[in-house]
Amino acid sequence: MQRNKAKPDCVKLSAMSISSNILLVTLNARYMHTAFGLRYLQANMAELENQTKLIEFTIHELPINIAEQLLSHNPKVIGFSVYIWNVAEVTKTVAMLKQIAPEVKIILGGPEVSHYPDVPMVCELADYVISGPGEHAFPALCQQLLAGNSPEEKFIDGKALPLDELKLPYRYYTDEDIRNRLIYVEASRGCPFKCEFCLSALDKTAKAFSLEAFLNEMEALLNRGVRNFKFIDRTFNLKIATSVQILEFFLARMSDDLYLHFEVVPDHLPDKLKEVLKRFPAHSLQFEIGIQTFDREIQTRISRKQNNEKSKANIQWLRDNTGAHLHTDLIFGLPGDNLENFADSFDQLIALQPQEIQLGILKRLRGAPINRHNDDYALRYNPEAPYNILTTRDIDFTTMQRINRFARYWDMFGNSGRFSHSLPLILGDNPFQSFLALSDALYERSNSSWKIALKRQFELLYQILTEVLNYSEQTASEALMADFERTGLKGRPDFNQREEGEKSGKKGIANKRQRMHSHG
Ligand code: B12
Ligand code: SF4
Repeated sequence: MQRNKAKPDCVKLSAMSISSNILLVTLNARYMHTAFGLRYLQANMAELENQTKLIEFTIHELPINIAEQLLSHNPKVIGFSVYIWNVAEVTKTVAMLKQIAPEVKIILGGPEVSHYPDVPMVCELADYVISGPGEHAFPALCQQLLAGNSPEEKFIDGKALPLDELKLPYRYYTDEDIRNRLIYVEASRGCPFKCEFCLSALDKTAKAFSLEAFLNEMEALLNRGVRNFKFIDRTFNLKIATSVQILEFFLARMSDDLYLHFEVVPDHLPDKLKEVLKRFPAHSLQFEIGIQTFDREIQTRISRKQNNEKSKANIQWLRDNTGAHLHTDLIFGLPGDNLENFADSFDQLIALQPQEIQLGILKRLRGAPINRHNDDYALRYNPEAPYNILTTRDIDFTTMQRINRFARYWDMFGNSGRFSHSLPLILGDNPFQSFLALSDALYERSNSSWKIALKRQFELLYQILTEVLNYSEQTASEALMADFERTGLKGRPDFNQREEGEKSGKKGIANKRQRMHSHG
């Protein structure tokens, strides 16, 4: 587990911390994630840079300990990066800081607080809230505060600087980050599309960083040992000439362990791009491909422009002609969505055999234009982050819960890549309905959709394959044993066992999905 690895130096504070006037702070979803946005802020602090310190925590740390560590630096200003995954914990931390040290100015920024008046409660506790990009507005506000001036306006509009005026943040990845954590990179910002569930729908357009400057930074990262690059560009395949140049750059520097992750739109794969993609070795590329839904009416309703036929042909092409790992996304709960059309999208996507299908439940992102459908489609969301949808006009709560469990079991049995022999049996000719039957039966028997020991997963699958999906004992056990042998677990599952409760106590084997898929 990543969390057990050594923590970065910035988190380990000695008893004798050096004072820093300005702290840039966030709580990442997990230790492996790095706060890329804060590294941009740090890089653009100009003359305040040597008074600024970046400190990262994870959402698993206690707010009281975070407060203690922060205050040990005697800061005058603390800037927090607030996202959907940390808003609850940031709120607790800020509330505590305001009790202990109310004189410390708290500035919030990040997508979760950028859409006034649709902002969370933590904004009431803070002194200032900067919306949008913070590279210019944050140092400007810090200058004023350190000079003893307190601007009256609490909500400040962070104006976007032209991208070529930004200092790039890559040197703020430490060696520790490079060894143990994800390295995010960004060749362009923004998205020209308008899918209403997504915050990027608010962007006017996508803008590119200077390609030369960007590639110089990539060269430096490669020289420092980075082999896994996670591009966060909303749409990597927008400007094909640029995509091709970036891909050629990495192709020329290819090594066994180089691994590139891109988010792409599925219906835009011109020949020029295909030609380069074909030249990448197997397992060196991962594409995150948002499908969300194949339902044309819903696509139109949420302003998502997607050519379904082209998308399918391109996914098929990628499967047939590249060794890329395809991580596709579907969303359940969009306005007008119901079990039938979700099933239909799932079945269409399964037929294309991407290695992963991430089944997301719609979330209400603050500021996202989809909110305009709330009344017509009775969209009711969890009031607490992550604001997941609970019921809609067309989906009752029981069905929503069923699909939530379906999604988790799908992660366990579909996306894990562990069940490549058994999965075709489970899915049969009617994948969605069969997996739903399995999911319902699994929940009934295990009462859990979270942690089920690996051996027990095999035993439960055996029961369901034979009792619910009506396979013979021989067919079921042959397929399951073929998968079990690849797990590396000792012993064998007890297919005759009926009682709950066997806990192998062993950790699952290497859960690198890539590897599992590549053997399957
Ligand atoms: C990396 C990432 C993640 C990582 C987490 C990273 C981490 N550090 O822990 C993972 C993969 C875990 C993740 C998960 C999710 N994510 Co995400 N993720 C991103 C992604 C791709 C990159 C973030 C980034 O670095 N951006 C680049 C920097 C430059 O931009 P930035 O972070 O916005 O920072 C700028 C400004 O916001 C501002 N700013 C930021 N911090 C601060 C602080 C101060 C003080 C100031 C003044 C300004 C400021 O200045 C920065 C520089 O311009 C973005 C999409 C994107 N391209 O931005 C989505 C995004 C942040 N995620 C989003 C969502 C919805 C999710 C999920 C809910 C998705 C899902 N369906 O499950 C989950 C939540 C997980 C959970 N546990 O609840 C939304 C944001 C929603 C929100 N309100 O926070 C985004 C914007 C995607 C989108 N377009 O809708 N995500
Ligand atoms: S879902 Fe993707 S294509 Fe649509 S607006 Fe968001 S980033 Fe752009």
